[in-house]
Amino acid sequence: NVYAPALANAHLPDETTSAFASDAVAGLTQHPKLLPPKYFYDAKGSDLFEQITRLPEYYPTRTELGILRDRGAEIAKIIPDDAALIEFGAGATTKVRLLLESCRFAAYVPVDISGDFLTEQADSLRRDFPDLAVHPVIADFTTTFKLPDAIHGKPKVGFFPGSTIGNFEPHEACRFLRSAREILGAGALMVVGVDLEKEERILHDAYNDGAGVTARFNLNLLVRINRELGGNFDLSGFVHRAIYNREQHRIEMHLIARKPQTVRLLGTTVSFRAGESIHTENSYKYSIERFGALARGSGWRVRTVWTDAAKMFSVQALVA
Ligand code: AVJ
Repeated sequence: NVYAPALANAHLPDETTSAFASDAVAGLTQHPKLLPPKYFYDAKGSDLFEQITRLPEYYPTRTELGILRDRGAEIAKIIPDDAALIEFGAGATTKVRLLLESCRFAAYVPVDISGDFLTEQADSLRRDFPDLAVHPVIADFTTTFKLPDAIHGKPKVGFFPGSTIGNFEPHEACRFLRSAREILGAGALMVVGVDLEKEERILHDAYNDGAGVTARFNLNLLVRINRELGGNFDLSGFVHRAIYNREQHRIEMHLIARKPQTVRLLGTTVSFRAGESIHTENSYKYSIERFGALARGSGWRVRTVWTDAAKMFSVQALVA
């Protein structure tokens, strides 16, 4: 990678930094400017996201946890005996613990790009679920990866909570579900958390919280560019903005330049007009019907949809 020699970053693997470098330079030199949301989650960003999940305005996390807790017994009924649970992307263990408590899985396979995190998570789950075989896989869950031989022949249940699927463009979500279907095989189940379309006010407030945590989460991308890619973004020159795009059924997060300015990173100069945006995230919201169509188009069929009473969020069981 051409950017790698310019960087001095002791605590990150070179591939991570150089992918960030090339994605950041490519995104900031195109029109409209964009930065991929996967780079939100450095240590500071993960901590800010954790704070977001506890905000009064941010309903998705607590609503999904409520559904997983209240519907645990119903979910357990459709899980075959001796099944292996495969989690695509492994964040905090709070959600999977609810599933492991209500359903008796024989094995758990967390799949994540961060090996350190996986090891920690696996250790804590082995301690609390001594009968559970935990087989972490270090891989980018959006690509094809091989399941461990140890779960060969066991019924497979995929798990993709948190409405992370909402970060994908609909065609990417379709590609992801098709690839998960390939990896899990015929007869598999998939349990997916999907955020639902709703009144604009509620969506707006969830991404423009009063305490400004989402704003700090968004701006942290620029902090990260400054630190890891030697950028010189002036943080006071940008403001957080989240808007609901109703035609596209998505929340869009942007960082808006407050005045004309230029920024340097990795030998590249990036100019901003006043009011110009860096588009940092899409968070797609689905109707039950539109998600059903997406599932059918990617080789699955919706078996059961569980929602909260206010129909804010859904946990959906798909069958291959
Ligand atoms: C982790 C992608 C589900 O879209 O709600 C929260 C990320 N961004 N607040 C979401 C996020 C701003 C979150 N996902």
